Amino acid sequence: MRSLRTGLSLASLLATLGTLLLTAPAAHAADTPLRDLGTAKGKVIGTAVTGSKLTGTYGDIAGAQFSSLTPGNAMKWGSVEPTQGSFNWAEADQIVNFAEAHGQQVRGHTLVWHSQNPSWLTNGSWTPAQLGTLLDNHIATEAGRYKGRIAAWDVVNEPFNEDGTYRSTLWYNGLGSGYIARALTDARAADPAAKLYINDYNVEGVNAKSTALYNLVKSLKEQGVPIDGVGLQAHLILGQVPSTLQQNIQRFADLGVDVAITELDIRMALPADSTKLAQQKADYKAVTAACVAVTRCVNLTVWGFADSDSWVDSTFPGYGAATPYDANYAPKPAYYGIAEALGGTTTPPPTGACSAAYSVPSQWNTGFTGNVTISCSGASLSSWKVTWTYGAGQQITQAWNATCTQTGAAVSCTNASYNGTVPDGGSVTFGFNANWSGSNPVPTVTLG
Ligand code: G2I
Repeated sequence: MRSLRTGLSLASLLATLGTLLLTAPAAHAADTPLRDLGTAKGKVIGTAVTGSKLTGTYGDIAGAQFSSLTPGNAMKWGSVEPTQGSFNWAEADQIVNFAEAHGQQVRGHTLVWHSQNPSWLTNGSWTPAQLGTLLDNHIATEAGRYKGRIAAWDVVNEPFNEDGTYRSTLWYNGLGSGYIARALTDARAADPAAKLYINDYNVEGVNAKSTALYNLVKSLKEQGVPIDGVGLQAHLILGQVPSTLQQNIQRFADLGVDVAITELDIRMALPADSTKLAQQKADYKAVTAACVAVTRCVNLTVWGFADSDSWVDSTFPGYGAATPYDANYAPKPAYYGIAEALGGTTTPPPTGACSAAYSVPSQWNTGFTGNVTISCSGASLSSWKVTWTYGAGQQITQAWNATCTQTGAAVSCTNASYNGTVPDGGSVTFGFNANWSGSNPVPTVTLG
């Protein structure tokens, strides 16, 4: 059984902790971490990360389960050079250092893209010669800074339109399609050991866009341009894993390049339910199995490992639950889909549970606001009660979305008339204000 996380979570005021599962069996990680299952199959298993989150439970999972990290945003041009000539490497450095401390690779993401560029660059008016110099210098600076520490660079990101024509971008419009070869050549010079990739989305199956990418890679190789791999982002929709995924991976492998699944997530219409989560498990398993089937598919990376840390929800309103861990960092069926495709067999997938998680979103000199979120996956509740014991004299003064009573150190909160139902795949949050002095340790909460 997954144990209470109080000890871990004390490290961070904002950490969610004190999780207790109501219904057995508990969702808990397979005995063998994904990274070790991957190693046994010759695959590197990665996740996109945010540097500031690499502590507490998030850091524990990122370090224990994955053998590769991709900075989700930290290495993009707009992040590293917000003002021309003035650099901010803090988050990128933090992620690279964390990866090295945990024996992990880093996928650098990304050197040349049309998005998340600094405004000084996008708003500037540049001659082609100036643009080329900017490109050369950027790659020399960034890839040079991390020389020898990056396993693979997404050198060029998203160069194609859906129909396989080149996307109209700052780079294409200024330099023509030759910007791609130029960027790859620059990257090789800056960091000869890094594998150099072109990365795109909607290129997972055989289609016009992936065929354009295929033809580009073939032509680059024929010209002797350094290109080592293609990244298939794989931002997928539930039940829509392309049937030609493995065939497509194989045709790139046959060209003599590596393939990586670089940004896997599989979104569903919310709310999640056990049927959708089971389909998602099958989808994650199918994607992983396609990579396992092709020797040159070297890396499978998820674009954020937890549902609370995904770009999907804000970008596709009404969709979410796209990652292998839920918002309380419990592994979902999708996690076991990846594990099973990598040969993991030890732990049966969870059949359902509800849990409660306590957090402190804000604290001031004498008071704090607390939240408790009750979440269900593969189970549901029609009423609920959450209890805990304060260890340092904290006193609740006011609660909302629940009725809370405190007797001495013992707190008991029950649902309000309108929020007793927690559906399968859903959650309910209540909040409170409380006083504290001296210290404000986070209690272990019990649901039930
Ligand atoms: O859009 C999903 C991915 C598609 N492929 C390339 C990836 O680089 C891209 O990642 C996402 C990040 O996950 C998001 O986190 O790229 C987005 C931007 O296109 C990122 O979103 C940005 C927001 O737009 C900003 O408002 C925010 O400040 O994230 C920034 C940092 O949180």
